[in-house]
Amino acid sequence: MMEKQTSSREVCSVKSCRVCGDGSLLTFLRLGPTPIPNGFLVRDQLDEPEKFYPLDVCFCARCGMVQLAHIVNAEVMFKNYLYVPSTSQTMYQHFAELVLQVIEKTELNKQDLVVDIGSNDGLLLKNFLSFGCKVLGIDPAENLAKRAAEEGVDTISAFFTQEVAERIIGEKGTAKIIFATNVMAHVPDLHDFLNGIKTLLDRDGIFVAEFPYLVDLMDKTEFDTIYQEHLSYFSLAPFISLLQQHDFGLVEAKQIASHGGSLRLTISPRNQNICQEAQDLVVIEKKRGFLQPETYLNFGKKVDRNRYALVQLLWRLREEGKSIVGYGASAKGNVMLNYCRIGRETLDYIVDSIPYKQGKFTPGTHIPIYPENKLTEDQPDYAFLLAWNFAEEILKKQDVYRQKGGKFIINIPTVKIT
Ligand code: JHZ
Ligand code: ZN
Repeated sequence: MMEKQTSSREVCSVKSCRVCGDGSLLTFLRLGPTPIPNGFLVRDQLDEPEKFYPLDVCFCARCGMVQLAHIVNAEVMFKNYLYVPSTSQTMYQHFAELVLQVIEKTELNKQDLVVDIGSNDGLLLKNFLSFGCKVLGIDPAENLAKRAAEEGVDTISAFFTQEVAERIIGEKGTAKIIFATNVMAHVPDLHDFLNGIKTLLDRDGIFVAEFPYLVDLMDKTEFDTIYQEHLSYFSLAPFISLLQQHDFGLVEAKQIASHGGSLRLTISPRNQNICQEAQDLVVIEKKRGFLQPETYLNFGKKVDRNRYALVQLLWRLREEGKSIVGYGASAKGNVMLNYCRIGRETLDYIVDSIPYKQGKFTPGTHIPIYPENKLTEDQPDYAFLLAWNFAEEILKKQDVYRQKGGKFIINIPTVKIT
């Protein structure tokens, strides 16, 4: 089932639900024209015209699926990608623990193949190198695929599709484990993707998917995780319907903390059973109105209130002559800055741990990005945390800044100073 879109080269409108194909989608949130969130600029680009894309979110009343109303061409977003998880201690631990848990449940032999879709710089797969099994990363970002390969993680530079699955099978055979962490939200054609998983996965294999959980996004007002890279915002009910359309079963469903609250699902091609935890979550989603349009319309109001409270605070602090910088030039941070119209008049600069981002400027708002040590060098009064999902790690790391009186502003789930 292919979705129908009005096509143009760089952006197209979604005409039907990505999961069930229904044509009546209700737009409930408009975050306004936004540049692509990982489109960091070099100095020479600052005077050039910038591209802004619509950022509207809609709801399918038939199956409950929440999705973007417009799709930006994936090549524009992912070919040269500046996001890497590997500068975060939290993500190191996250993948190491995930791999240990999966290995405990799988009898992995040396000849087995483990595949990671959206493998980035190979951080997850590196954990398997010591087990001696075969690993294969798949990632469209050519810059990162090259880097992963240098670290010993064999990587194909491609978007995962049924066609790519067939190619891999021909060369390497079926996979015992396939991972897709923070990937499925990025996939335009989920049916082709799952066909690809069906093709590539061993009959006794498992497919482990992690993605941000819509319930957490809505409960904690994480509206800045809505951006052009994320085409889908999954609750479990439509996700299960998607799995069932492809005869997959759900062996395990766990809520995990990463990226503001995510689901970790273990999926099997063996049978169509849906585990009890997942069924219980679906009951809660239904009870709490996640299949009702009103729930989404109310969310829009919550987002507005959050923006108002944040902007009020930042303006007051600037009026009082306080210095404020940003912390974490995240993709979500760029959504936040653009939606709240926060620019250089408010934030002097942003610090970030990813070397590729340092020396560049934020898309749309043109705020310069520096290494993290500038925070303690300059000791500004406030640091606005644009990577709130790493609050624990970052606040711990910046203990000296805080000891000297520096304060963090965090606006997710609600505005606070800490
Ligand atoms: P972080 C990306 O979103 C993009 P982003 C993508 N679309 C996706 O789905 C999610 O990830 C999962 C910096 N930082 O991970 C590094 C510090 O400076 O929340 C990053 O630039 N110091 C694939 O970009 C940013 O913050 C630190 O100590 O919103 C965090 O970005 C730490 C821990 C991070 O993802
Ligand atoms: Zn639908």
